[in-house]
Amino acid sequence: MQRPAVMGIVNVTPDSFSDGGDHLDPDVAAAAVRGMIAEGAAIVDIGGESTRPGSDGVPLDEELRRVVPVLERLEGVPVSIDTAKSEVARRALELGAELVNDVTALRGDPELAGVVADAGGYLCLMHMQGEPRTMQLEPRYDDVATEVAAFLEQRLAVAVAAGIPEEHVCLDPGIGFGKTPAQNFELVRRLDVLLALGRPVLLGLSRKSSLGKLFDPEARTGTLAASLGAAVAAYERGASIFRVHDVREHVEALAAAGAVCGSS
Ligand code: HH2
Repeated sequence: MQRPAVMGIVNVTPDSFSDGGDHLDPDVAAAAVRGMIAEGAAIVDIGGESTRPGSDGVPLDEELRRVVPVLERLEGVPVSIDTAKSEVARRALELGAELVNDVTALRGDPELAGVVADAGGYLCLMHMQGEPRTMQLEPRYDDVATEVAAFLEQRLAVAVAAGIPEEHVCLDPGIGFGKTPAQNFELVRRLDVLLALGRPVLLGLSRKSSLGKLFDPEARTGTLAASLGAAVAAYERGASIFRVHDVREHVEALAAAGAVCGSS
């Protein structure tokens, strides 16, 4: 098994589903990032636009206003930028971000692939059915695992054609992005279908509502314990990068899972 890498989450937004409003002050956000690295995160994902179900996008200048002051405070700290906008990605890469986490998988902004390629950056390609505003209304698949894998294979080819080395790309089935709880869990259960594409798989299960709905049909977030259980199960099935809000707990849970299972 691959050693697990934990990606912390710091959303510089008023409305993210779990940490919205917590990090609006750039000093507070930068301190949160450094704290997560101290707790064992390999990288911290900084976002200036919520993609929770039902959300609308934010304008470019507002997204830059949120994330640039945070990035300016984090020279030398391993961070990624959660954006679909090429201009936000370009500024972030200039300020030292290592990876661009694009939930649109290069479908949102035609300039984004070139920006990542020119900077020699890493890229996460995520699957989403529909768009955040409407994606949870009626997600439909004939076979969720093969459809998500086929989509990501095609987006990987687009990234490579734009000059991004395949070794710089990780893939994410997009837990909660146009999927029912059952479809989310099936994607994790059948992770081998995605792993067959030969790239590391990143998963964002942390506090997602599918985990909360196991206990309360009206839940909008999942608990920490449920997040840890799901992360360990996903790790056993081959996921290697875990996008999480609670870094220390995931580092410990995954280290224990690795000790039991024998990670390399
Ligand atoms: N989930 C969220 C945002 N970005 N990126 C990837 N690659 N995978 C994910 O599962 C993923 C993601 C949603 O979570 P969060 O950032 O906590 O909330 P919001 O989108 O409301 O800011």
